[in-house]
Amino acid sequence: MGLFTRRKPDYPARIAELQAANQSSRTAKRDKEIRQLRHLAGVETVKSPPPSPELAQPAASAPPRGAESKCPEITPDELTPEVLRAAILEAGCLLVRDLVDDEEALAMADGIEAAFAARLGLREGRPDTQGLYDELVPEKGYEVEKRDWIEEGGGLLAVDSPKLFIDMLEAFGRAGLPQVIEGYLGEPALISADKCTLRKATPDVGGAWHQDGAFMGDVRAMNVWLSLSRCGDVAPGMDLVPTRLDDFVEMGTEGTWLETQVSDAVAERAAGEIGITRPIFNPGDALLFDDLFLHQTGSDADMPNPRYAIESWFFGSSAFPEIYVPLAA
Ligand SMILES: O=C(O)CCC(=O)C(=O)O
Ligand SMILES: [Fe+2]
Repeated sequence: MGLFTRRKPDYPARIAELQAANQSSRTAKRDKEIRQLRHLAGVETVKSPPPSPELAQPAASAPPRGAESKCPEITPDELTPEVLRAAILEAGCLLVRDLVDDEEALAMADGIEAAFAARLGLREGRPDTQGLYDELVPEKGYEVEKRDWIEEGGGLLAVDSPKLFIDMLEAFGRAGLPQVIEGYLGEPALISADKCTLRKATPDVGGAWHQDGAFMGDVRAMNVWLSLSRCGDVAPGMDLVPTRLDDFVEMGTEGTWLETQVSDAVAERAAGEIGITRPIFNPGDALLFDDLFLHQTGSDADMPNPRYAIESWFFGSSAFPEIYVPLAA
């Protein structure tokens, strides 16, 4: 190699090496390195997207709807790009029961509280030795814009907790999620610093109907909403319009307080005969849906418990939102 030619780093190989080392002895330093490499790999990937990716062909039929959830429901071994596509076309979503083990999901919920405590501790001068809170510093040209807003809503950007971010990606990897979503999108899938959040929802905060595409622009996307608590009855769950919508519904009408918000009346009309549902999720259950799916946090003030969840949007590299910070999943 000449003096001025530099070989492109092999990010996947380097990440795999660090992950293997982490298996034998987990360190906060390695978690941060993996996060950084994933960001660099994401930056590379958005630079050379495929020209015309196509969504997976749908399976012949969507999985049957759960009697109570009214959503197509499967177990993790049934999850394929084709089944996911069929479910999205039929119901706008797919419920995967037990995508993550109960114990692991509950540990992640505890981890969210620990990360909140670490964030507060750092502000009060107590060091965090476990890498529970450390804000991502993105590459030049990129900026994380929504950090304060997420915090106000009771959350934390997943990337800002290297420990939980790595735990989450490892759990997703074991479940084969990145491959399924890449197969679904027909191209490399990336996550973002901005739209991957760890959240605690408390019963006193009501929901607001929305379709995420209304504020993400023109994307090719799939969200993995992973419940880390029992919810929908004893804790805030999700209210859903479990049907395929081909476009955005009317926004900003009576009773809304944001331009991109949808009123109860419009949501009810959109749900049609099937009706709005509030499924009961157990820790580790996941709901997959895209940018046109209509939903809101489903809470009642008299629910006894808070709910923890992960919201993680994957984006096709060819339509990665310009204002977001990319990371390889
Ligand atoms: O966690 C919630 O209650 C809201 C999640 C949400 O709106 C989303 O994942 O798009
Ligand atoms: Fe949403």
